Amino acid sequence: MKPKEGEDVIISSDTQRKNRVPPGQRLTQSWPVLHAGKVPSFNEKTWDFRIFGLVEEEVVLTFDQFRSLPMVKVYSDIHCVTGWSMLDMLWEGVSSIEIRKLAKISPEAKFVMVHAMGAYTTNLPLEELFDDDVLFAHRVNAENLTPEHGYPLRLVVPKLYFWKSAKWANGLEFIKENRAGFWENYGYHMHGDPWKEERYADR
Ligand SMILES: Nc1nc2c(c(=O)[nH]1)N[C@H]1C(S)=C(S)[C@@H](COP(=O)(O)O)O[C@H]1N2
Ligand SMILES: [Mo]
Repeated sequence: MKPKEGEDVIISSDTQRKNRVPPGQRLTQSWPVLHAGKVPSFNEKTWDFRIFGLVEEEVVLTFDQFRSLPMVKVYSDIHCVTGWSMLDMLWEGVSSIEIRKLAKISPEAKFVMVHAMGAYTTNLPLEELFDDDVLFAHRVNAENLTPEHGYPLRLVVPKLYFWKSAKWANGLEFIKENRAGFWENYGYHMHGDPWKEERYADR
């Protein structure tokens, strides 16, 4: 859904392109569900979000604490490496920049490993985690995310292929050297820019 006139929304820059569909992608109207394994069960009493690795002190947030962080809205498109794209996603959640305020990250840290329930992981350079259009979303298009699409919390990284947008996100591990996450271990690209078609690693 598109933002309303005057609505306070962060506009992801790729939505302003004349051609919003990256090379080799086609548009879909119905949103596919795609993940390895099964939808993890969520219990708000036991759920937590952990910030660890190269940080001065580890931070653990309960669900209530995470839900009480200030929220933003982000307007973006999404691009799955298997070839489908969708336009006009309006996400609501906590900006990654808000999360950055919660921990003292060591200057040694250059990358982040995003962790999710069900042992999913995906890696990102820090600059891309802290881009202004990156958020941990609870809601999309004015509704809570469904469990299949990542409720209670999914990362959204609009400028990279959608596998970087971990569903059921529950942790950030700050690291010095880049390390492959789940799909990256199966040969997906370490970076994943859809405009450069960084789909698979050539190795
Ligand atoms: N936890 C988790 N997140 C994940 C995945 C996964 O397997 N597990 N797959 C990724 C891939 S490849 C895509 S295309 C999107 C799909 O999200 P959707 O099911 O909401 O369309 O989730 C990404 N996030
Ligand atoms: Mo994907």
